Amino acid sequence: MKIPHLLPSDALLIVDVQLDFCPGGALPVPEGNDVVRVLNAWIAGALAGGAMVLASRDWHPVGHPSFASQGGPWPTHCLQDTLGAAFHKDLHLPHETILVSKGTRFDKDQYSAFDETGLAIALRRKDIRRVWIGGLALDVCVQATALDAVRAGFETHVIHQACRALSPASRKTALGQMQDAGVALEE
Ligand code: VGL
Ligand code: ZN
Repeated sequence: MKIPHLLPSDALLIVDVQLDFCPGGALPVPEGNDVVRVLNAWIAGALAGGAMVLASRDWHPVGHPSFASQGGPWPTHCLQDTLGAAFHKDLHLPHETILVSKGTRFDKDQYSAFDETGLAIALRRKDIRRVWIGGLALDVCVQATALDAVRAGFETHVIHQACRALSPASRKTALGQMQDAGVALEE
């Protein structure tokens, strides 16, 4: 695994590496747990280089509009303060990790960690220039987050090895759309 030299102007943004998105969870992403080993190496690189580490989490209230029980597309998942919403236990998040909770609204879903969270402002305050993204699911929240990062003006890299998708077909579409938008794909 080759990790670039990270700097204080870099941010590692880990998207939704939560138990419900791993095998055995409520909305499992195939091989979702395989991203943990890769991300741990990136976390070590971020710490060595003084880069910022952030972790987003899907953090839904009971009766969230994205749930099938409410007419939404997904099974109930990532309920606030439940085990399924916890980060994977083997993910070595440093204690200074900045958490970004999303999907908390009662009226609509937020796939992107930038969607009405103020994240772009938090990154600009730290003079972040480049954002490195990995996590779950590549074809849902990673994609939405990466597209918003580009729109917000950050040099945006998606760490391919550190992501898994819900389905092969939408994975392909997501990779194409991200590349067209100017996202750099990092092996
Ligand atoms: C996600 C589906 C529903 C994700 C979140 O984190 O990719 N996918 N909620
Ligand atoms: Zn969700």
